[in-house]
Amino acid sequence: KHFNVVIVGATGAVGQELIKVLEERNFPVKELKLCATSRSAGKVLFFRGRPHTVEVTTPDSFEGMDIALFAGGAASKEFGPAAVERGAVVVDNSSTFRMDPAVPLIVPEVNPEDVKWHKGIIANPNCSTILLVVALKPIHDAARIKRVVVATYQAVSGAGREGIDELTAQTKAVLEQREVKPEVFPYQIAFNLIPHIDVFMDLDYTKEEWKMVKETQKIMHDESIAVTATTVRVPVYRSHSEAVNIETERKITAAEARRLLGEFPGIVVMDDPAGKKYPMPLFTSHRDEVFVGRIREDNSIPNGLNIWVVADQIRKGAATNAVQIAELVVKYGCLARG
Ligand code: 11C
Repeated sequence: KHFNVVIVGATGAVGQELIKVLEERNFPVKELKLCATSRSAGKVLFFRGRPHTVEVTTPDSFEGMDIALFAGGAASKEFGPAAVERGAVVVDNSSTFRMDPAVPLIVPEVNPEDVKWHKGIIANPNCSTILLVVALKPIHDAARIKRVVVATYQAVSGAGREGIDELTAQTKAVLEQREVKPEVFPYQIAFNLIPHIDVFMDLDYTKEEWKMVKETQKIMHDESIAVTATTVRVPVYRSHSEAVNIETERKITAAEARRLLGEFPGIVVMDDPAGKKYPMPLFTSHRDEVFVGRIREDNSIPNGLNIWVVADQIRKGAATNAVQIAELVVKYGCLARG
């Protein structure tokens, strides 16, 4: 059986990656429709070697579609419900519906079964959250996590194509001693880092930090896991990194953690200090796995662990995770149309 699939926001960084991932994973696509705003309509993108012209998204774009992949942004709120009304299952990469109790929030390695109770919309978590929960899950299953302290080092492509272009333009400007004008990020990002992603909210945490707390608890089905985050933008094109400190109920040794992480689907352990092996954006970009290294016991507390997590946030943090969710929808047979 093959399915009609529409990508909304097809021309952006995540949208284009969605096209690639559908192709690479050989998703059973019958017809692929590409939609975007009027600004990008008319562009031609290729899927399986064939040109596809990008159309303007309208409620009727979803007529006859089985699966709608929303790349993110304002389109989800505007067109998500229309897509569901027309019988498509929506996999949504925006933050619009994530905390809605009627909407499952899925990371396939962590809570695949939640796909089964969807009512038309399934949310794809924030990229930083996805990487974190993949690494936390095997530790939580073995030793129950009580508290997580995480600091992120997030690539500019988290802000889309514009973020990538801004880093390039600013780097050139700095090297040529020209004036730098920040547009996408609040300050110059070239040769700098910015401890501020998304807007400030309660208690002076940013929305990105808040998402990492709430989404983690929802995906892991455990509101007792205490999470606190500091999220930082760094001048890296692709792949988010995270320094993660974990406190568990039961003592877990570094060797045990290394084994558990290594056995978990979707994780590659890259951890050989003597051989200078640890994950870096340089190695992880354009890959689907979550890479974990620098696995150490935190001896400042009785049951502590430190790990370093890196993954391509446009792939596993967005497009790959979304296509994996669509694969689960097919596997569990929970499409709106039979
Ligand atoms: C960033 N994590 O790196 C953000 C982008 O909630 O899907 C993704 C925002 C989201 O800027």
